[in-house]
Amino acid sequence: MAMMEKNIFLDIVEGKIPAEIVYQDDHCLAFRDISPKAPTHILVIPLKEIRTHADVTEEDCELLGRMQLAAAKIAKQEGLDGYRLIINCEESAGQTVPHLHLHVMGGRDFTWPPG
Ligand code: D5M
Repeated sequence: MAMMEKNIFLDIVEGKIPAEIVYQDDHCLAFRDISPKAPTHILVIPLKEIRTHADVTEEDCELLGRMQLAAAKIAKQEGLDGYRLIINCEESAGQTVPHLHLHVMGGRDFTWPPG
């Protein structure tokens, strides 16, 4: 799948398109994936516009930590006893939406290595 031109996650942040929001703080927003690949599949995004994981800088250190903390809180909130966190960086790794996002997936067993 190709990377979309439009940053639709920014539209979710701005309330222009609907999403099932499960968590929000001053740094991140989390909502259910529209095309879930696991019984629980949530995306944690920074409010700040960052295109890919490769674009993060020193000034994003706290933000990246906040995203991880949000994922742990969401996993607890969802009652997951195990979960997988994934960031796809660029098209070759499967990134389709041009806004950094952390997949929080759980509710089933996962294989290793991922495809
Ligand atoms: O993951 C991008 C993910 O974003 C993919 O699993 C579908 C999901 N997606 C796309 N549009 C929406 C909307 N509108 N709401 C919720 N989830 C959405 P990637 O790692 O870029 O492949």
